Amino acid sequence: MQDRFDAAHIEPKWQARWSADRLFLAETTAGQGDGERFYLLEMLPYPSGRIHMGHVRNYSIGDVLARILRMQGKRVMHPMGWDAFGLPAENAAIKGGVHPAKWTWSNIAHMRTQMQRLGYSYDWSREVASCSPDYYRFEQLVFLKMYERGIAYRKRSSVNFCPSCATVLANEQVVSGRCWRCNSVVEAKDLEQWFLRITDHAQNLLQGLSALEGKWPDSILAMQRNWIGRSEGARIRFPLIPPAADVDPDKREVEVFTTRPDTVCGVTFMSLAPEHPLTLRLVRGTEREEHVRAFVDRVRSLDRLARTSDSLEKEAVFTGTYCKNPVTGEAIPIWVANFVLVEYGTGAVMAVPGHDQRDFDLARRYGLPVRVVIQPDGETLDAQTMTEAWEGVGTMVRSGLFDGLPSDEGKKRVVAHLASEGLGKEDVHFRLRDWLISRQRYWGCPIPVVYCDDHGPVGVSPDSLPVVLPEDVAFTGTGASPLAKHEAFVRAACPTCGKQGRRETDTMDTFIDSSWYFLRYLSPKYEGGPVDPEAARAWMPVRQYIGGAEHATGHLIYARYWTRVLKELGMLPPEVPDEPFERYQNQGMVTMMCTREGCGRVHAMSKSHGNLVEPDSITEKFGADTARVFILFASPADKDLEWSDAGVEGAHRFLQRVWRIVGDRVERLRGAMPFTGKASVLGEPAQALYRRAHRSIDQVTRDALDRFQMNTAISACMELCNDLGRFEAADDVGRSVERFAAETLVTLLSPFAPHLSDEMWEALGGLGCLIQRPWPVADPEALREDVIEMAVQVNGKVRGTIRIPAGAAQELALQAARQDANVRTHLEGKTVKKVIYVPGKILNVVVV
Ligand code: ANZ
Repeated sequence: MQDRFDAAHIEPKWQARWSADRLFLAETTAGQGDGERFYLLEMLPYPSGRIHMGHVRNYSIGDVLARILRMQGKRVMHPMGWDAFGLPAENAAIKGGVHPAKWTWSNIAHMRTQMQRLGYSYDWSREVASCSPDYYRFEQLVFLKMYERGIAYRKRSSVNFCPSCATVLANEQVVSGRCWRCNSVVEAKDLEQWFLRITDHAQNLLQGLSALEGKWPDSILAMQRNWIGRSEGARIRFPLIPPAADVDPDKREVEVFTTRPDTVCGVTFMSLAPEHPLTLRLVRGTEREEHVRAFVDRVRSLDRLARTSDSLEKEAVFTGTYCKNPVTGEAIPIWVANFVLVEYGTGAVMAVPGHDQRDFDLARRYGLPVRVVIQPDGETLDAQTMTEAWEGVGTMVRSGLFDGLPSDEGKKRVVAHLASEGLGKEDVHFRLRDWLISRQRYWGCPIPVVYCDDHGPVGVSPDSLPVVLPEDVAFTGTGASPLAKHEAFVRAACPTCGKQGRRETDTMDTFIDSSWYFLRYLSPKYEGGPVDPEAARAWMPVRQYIGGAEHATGHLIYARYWTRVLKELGMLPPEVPDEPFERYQNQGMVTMMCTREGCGRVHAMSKSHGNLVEPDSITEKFGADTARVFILFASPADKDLEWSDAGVEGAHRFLQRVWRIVGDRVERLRGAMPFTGKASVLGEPAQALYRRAHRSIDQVTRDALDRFQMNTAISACMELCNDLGRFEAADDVGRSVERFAAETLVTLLSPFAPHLSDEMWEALGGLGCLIQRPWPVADPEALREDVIEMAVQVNGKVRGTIRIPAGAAQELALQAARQDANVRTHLEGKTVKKVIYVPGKILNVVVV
């Protein structure tokens, strides 16, 4: 064994051994082949070029779990892959002239090497990359089935469009009304696009969340509930007066969706969405037409984000027309308002300024009447003087036969009354919209459809899949997608009649690629469909998923949706649960001081902030084990972590200490058998070391597996290391305790610093690799500490008693003393001058 811990020497050796012995294959897990199956998943990275410390953190957390679970005898599935389609590759092509495919594959190769150097226990035989035709052909197959069933459909809709990039942008790609890439003003445009009917699953996706309670972070569950946004209320019909002549007789009314039917008698105007089909019809040929049209055009040019933002200045215009309140019979003026969205509810709002703040703002701005119809408990509102709407519940007033009813009861009664007259009914709405999946982009999965003059959009025959993304395209960065200009790709025969048609040139949103990748891992070579049903039955659901919080409402909803749809389509067996991820753990961000001039703030690590630290700089200097221990020790998994060089050095020093302390003992301990008897038969200090080893086993196991507290788990290893370093065996029994402590230390450390641990294990004469050995189990007898009762004095007077372990350190004794109410009152406001502590005998705090 070398004197110094030299990572560069030992890490490649162990990585080669692990790989040659195929220790990480899911089916052959470390020779413990018939244990319980456990699918452990970390979010796959986008191959941007380099692994950064955020990845290292995510993947190191996963690797600790994977290794412990394997050692506990489970068969662990721990795969890795690449979310390989997306805009950055295409932008790199436009800028640097490299083909997106080349750029992506070489990034993948580099990042794979980086990950392998970190010693992660992935089953690389299952690697998938979403840009490979072997992967996306099944995505196209699923799409065809979805199209057949009407789950995928085409619809004209208002979308964010960048005129300079000539593409639709996702809402997230619009920054303050401008294109995130070229900074042009984004326009709203009506375009035919492809959608997935995710709204069909709104209720089901919402309900599924309750089963995840306590297993997913509360914050994510709350965000998903809010995103799906179930609202219970009613539809109410307001007939037009007099019926506008050119409006379809069946539609001579304004229908609204409201969550507050109890306020119906407080309606003083009506607000239509600018895009509402009635809006322009009502003013056609009137003197107001021009004014209303100008308003509508102006509002429609805003992007959706601006229109839904709270800071949007509320504006409206009058159409000059009226409808009738179905309860009071009053004539209600019809306005058009900028904040009303056409795609929510019915695209029309019954405005109740007394009880809705947005309506109140409009009423005050345009001098429209405000009417109080709900009086809160113990208060009497006055419409003339109120400065904001009362949005709470209360007692109905000025509401005719409903007067005196509490809001909740009133809601039901109003709806029942309207229903009996055919003018309203109960209704439920969801905020969730259907998923717009088409992109006018090259580097994505082609949508497998051909347009025929006679047959319209026709799905290609499944036998002809994949529709391969051609590589010989030109990247200009302007105009339409490069695919649209690729003659040979565009020209295609109609799958129905064989006549010359035109191929769809839109590609799929890359969030589709990541909605099912975890299923493909299970049978990456399977030809019969996206996933082998046998493999799905055996391995699903994912028992633990680890990733970032930024995916709360995107990826994590889409993947839940795809799992449901694949079951519906018969592509996943019914035994697979609807919820693909049994547990989900957020990891915090890795942050660092921004190095841009004049900034100096702490940001998430990213290229744009110039504060990206690559693991290579650490692995080259200190090795993979140091990088892993540093990132795991720096803070609990779910908290943000600020980068520091001192932390890296500290982690390295700790590993060197382990090397030295275990290394010094190797000769002496080689022949010894580890002690396995009862703690109580041991004398001091062997007993103390033995107990410490068991406490560390207990703490590492609980902290790492149950709490994701890798930092305190590592502390427990440090404590054991310190105690071992202080110990000197006096006899053979002592030597066997020392041997036990050394073995335990390297075993407990192995999920965190696997290379160093295996090297030490070998030096101690151990056989095989640690991951092939069982994870230690703490002996309850050795954990039991003798708790003693002790008096606490303040300035020499007994003020309370504490119960602490016999050998507790002064810090712990003091801490316990401060928990005692009486002691606390005697310490309050005083300064501690001196502490006299004799373990097991006396604790005296001297204060002034
Ligand atoms: C009358 C009313 C009175 C309302 C009142 C609220 C308070 P959630 O809970 O988000 O579903 N609304 C309906 N459709 C809309 C649209 N397309 N654009 C903007 N706002 C719309 O919100 C439902 C409420 O939002 C509905 O209830 C409606 O205003 C408004 F004292 O109707 B309410």
